[in-house]
Amino acid sequence: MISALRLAALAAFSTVLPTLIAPAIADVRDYEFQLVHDQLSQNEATEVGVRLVKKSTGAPVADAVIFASRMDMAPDGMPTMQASLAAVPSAQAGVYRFSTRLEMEGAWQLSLAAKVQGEEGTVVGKLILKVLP
Ligand SMILES: [Cu+2]
Repeated sequence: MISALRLAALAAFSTVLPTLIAPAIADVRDYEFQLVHDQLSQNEATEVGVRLVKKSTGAPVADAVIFASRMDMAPDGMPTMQASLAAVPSAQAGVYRFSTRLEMEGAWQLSLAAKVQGEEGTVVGKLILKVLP
């Protein structure tokens, strides 16, 4: 005979299980920022493009809201050396563009935080790009 307690535990498990599985399918960790170009020559280092993709499908994500962004030289040991960064219009769905001014050659880090429609949590990205002479 199955005790009432075991039945209750079974019932609880069967209702909890789907919610445990669901986040693995739709989760902010399934989204990724990628640099359109990870190397720029110094004279073209005035604009950077990032692609936001849903990793499981490879689909571009067009309706994200990027609410925080920062460009600095942390990868080269200069975390306080910041560059200006401003969102500019993009003609390509799922590509987000920023005007910037990377005056020093070396490694720069673009940090991003975004909200994706229909997803809880924040998509974060730390991307390293190189400015060449
Ligand atoms: Cu620097």
